[in-house]
Amino acid sequence: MNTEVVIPQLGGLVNLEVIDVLIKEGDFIEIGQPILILETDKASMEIVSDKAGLIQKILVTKGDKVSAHYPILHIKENDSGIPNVSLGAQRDELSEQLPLKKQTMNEVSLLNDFAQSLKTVYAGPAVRKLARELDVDLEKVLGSGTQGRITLDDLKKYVRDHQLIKTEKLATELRLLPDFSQWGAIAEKKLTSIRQKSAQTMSANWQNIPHVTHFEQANITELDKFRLAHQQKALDQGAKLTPLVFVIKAVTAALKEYPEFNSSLASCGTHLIMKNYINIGVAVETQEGLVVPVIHHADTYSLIELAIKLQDLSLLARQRRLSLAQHQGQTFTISSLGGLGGVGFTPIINWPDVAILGVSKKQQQPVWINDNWVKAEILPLSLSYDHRVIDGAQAARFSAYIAHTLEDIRTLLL
Ligand code: CAO
Repeated sequence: MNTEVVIPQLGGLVNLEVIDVLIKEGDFIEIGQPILILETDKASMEIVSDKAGLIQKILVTKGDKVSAHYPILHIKENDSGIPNVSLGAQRDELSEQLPLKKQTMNEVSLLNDFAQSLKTVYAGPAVRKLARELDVDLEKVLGSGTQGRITLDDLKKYVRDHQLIKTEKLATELRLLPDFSQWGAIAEKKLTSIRQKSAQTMSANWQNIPHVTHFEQANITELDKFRLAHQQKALDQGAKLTPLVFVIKAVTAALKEYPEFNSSLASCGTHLIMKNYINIGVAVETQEGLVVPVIHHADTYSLIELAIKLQDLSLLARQRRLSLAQHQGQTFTISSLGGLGGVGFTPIINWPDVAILGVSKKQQQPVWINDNWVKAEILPLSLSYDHRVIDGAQAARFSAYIAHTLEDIRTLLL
């Protein structure tokens, strides 16, 4: 029986870019086999087949934008839905299909010619609007996007190259870059789609949320002794107890004590949406850019379980194999640069959260205790919060709660 495999529900996400097609025509696929990788603004996600059979036609290519129900493949299912055809039979079946494929290729090239003759211009509404304002004929602009799609940058480049902007003021309004090559050699480096999308998200969050950052320090001297004393036990179970694991634990306790930090501000601005669950997003550095996998119900895990979760999710993020569910639904986010360095930074809130905790590198510092200078391990913390929801005093209490918990982790047992 011939049937179609389509993109499943994507949790409301639309127009996701296909960044990899993992199968080819003539392959047999099984139910649950990964067939495509799509890219969202936060990570990549695998699409698996919900059917088994012989792939007759692949309907998507790298670079396509897809949404739920978009057709991916035509397959020939056998009755049981499980592939049981021998290699010889596969070859026969393929050779039977060849004339059909040729015909389809001809049809495709005819369609391409037809599209060419219509001089279809691929451009989004923002590009078309700007082109109208500047009186630019989009047919003359060379598109650098997928399938020749014209991007805003293509349009701006065209305008700049053709010196269509007559006034400095308009050039500034459009944020047109000068032609840097007039001062020396330049090269273009393409940004990954994760970086492009996270740039948009970061600017929207930065522009729409009034940020304040509160700084705190935690004396983790005792915690570090405890951590190192139990490190082997964690390593035996396949994970490392880093300071971040304890920070996650302390944050889950603080969120229970100060639930406003675990809320979102309703779009109408009249109320907070309080969440009775604690899901911690953790910023992970990957080659493609920043990805934020989520530890769901983080408050229910032991320290070693948290260490394992953190390690598994960051590995999946770096391999671009996070599922949609694994990077959705955070209620609070932590960004740790502790393994890398720095004495503090001001993280940008991961909307719809209302706060984010930054963790920097612990440092040895002298601390005045009981009339003596004592060497201590100090962990810098920086909490950025949405000032529409949280006051400075609340932020100070929340941060101090985390610091005190880290200073004496036994308080978690109370
Ligand atoms: N102070 C001192 N050392 C620290 C530390 C801290 N605050 N946090 C971690 N370390 C140490 C760890 O103990 C580990 O030491 P060893 O190798 O000697 O055991 C080392 O640094 C590396 O830790 P890690 O990075 O592997 O593990 P982690 O749990 O601290 O962090 C993860 C995991 C995924 C968050 C991290 O790897 C990562 O991607 N960090 C970057 C996040 C980022 O880019 N944030 C910026 C967002 S804003 O643009």
